[in-house]
Amino acid sequence: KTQQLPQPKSYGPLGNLPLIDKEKPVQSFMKLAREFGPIYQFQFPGRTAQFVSSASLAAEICDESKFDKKVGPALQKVRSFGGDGLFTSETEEPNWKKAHNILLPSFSQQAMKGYHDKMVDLAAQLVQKWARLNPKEAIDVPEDMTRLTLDTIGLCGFNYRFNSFYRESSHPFVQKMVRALDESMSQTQRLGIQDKLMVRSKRQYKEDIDYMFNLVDELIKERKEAGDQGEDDLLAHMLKGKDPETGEVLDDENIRFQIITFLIAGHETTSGLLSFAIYYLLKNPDKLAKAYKEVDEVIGEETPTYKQVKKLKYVRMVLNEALRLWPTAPAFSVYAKENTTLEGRYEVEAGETFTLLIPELHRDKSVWGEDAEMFKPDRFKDPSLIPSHVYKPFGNGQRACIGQQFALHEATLVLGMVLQHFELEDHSNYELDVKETLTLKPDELTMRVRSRKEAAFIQVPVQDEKKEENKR
Ligand code: FDE
Repeated sequence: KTQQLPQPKSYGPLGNLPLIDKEKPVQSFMKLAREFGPIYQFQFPGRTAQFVSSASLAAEICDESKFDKKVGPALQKVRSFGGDGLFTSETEEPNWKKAHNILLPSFSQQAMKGYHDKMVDLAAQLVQKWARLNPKEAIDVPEDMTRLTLDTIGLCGFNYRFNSFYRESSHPFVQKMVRALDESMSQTQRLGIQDKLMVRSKRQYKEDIDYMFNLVDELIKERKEAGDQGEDDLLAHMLKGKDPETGEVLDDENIRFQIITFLIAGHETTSGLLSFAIYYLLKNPDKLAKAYKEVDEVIGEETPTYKQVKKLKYVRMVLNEALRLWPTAPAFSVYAKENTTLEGRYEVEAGETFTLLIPELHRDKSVWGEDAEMFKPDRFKDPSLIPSHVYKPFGNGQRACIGQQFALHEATLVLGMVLQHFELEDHSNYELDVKETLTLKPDELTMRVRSRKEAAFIQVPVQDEKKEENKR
């Protein structure tokens, strides 16, 4: 019976809320999982949540015949600007399946070939920026990775250049998006009465959302007016694509929501992934050496091709292992489609929801071994040895991440190019502090780099160089 699930100590109307560090809810839930076991109940003011974190329970809630994605309270808030885009729609909403069908080919392995050169363009901007730093200057890793991933999804998604590397602070769109996401998360944590009092943040919220809608609607309008110029980006695919099942196209409002969704889903998660990977390489010189060796053998001094990126097996393993220890989208929720049980002993009623704590699942010693806390990319040497449902950094089943290949191709390329060009120095002896927003990242991770070769290999067109100088 659900009532018999373990539950931490309650504090009157606040329920279990005082046990949570507001800045680090996921890490608080992880801690509680270690205390209360692989399934426990948590009382928020006004609602109950149930957290699971073992491989055996994960396998059960990942059974799509019994459970389906739940758009939980936090995602409900994000719906204010993600609408019925892929991430924030219910599986039953017509636009989910429609957009899923239309967009799948745009995220296939084949489609990555089309994005490769654009990804290289932005990775080269990052390399050029780092190559020009003075020896003692420190790099804010998550900040530069966010510049990179935002610009990449902008360019591959709808041929828009945020030009984040030419700006001191982030593009206004990002500031507004991040603030709106932040406000969504805070609204979820506030008590009803507190929330009603936040008049100013609500006005700001509305302004931010209006700005995002305007910018994206403008892009769609411009593209429609310009007509099909043979662009090969997500926007083109969305404007042209027909759902093979229904023959229908996406309407403009839904395209707007998808674009905003890709910007949200595609940039923080991937930049966090790259930042954690660099963190682990800084802390594991032996793995770093192995990665250098592979990069030198596979790409040498050239700009990597699509095929070479596919051959960066060890770099890919490093990324997989970083996503194991710190999956940057750290949780997802499902609801029971009908009455059922878990582990044959907990009764589950239709509609009951469960949230999977992915970082805990990824530390389950029964499947990952006693050394589960250690960074060991070799775990992923033979992916066929990884049992199903023990590794879920990209979610589950039909509601899994559509951007998985995109994120992994981008991250492999970028990490490969970073290693191709730089020696990395952990100048501050950084101690891991995981920051939480909608996603996870190593807070304030900085490093220094030194060029591995005297001259940079990348040919910079003179024009670009001038442009950059003028901005200084
Ligand atoms: C999705 C996703 C997920 C699931 C969630 C839930 O279930 O709720 C996850 C876990 C993820 N995703 C993760 C991740 C990580 C990374 C690095 C990423 N991701 C990336 C990316 C990029 C892009 C573009 C994306 N991503 C996108 C996306 C989308 C759209 C989605 C939704 C899908 C459906 O259909 O539902 C996702 N993603 Fe990700």
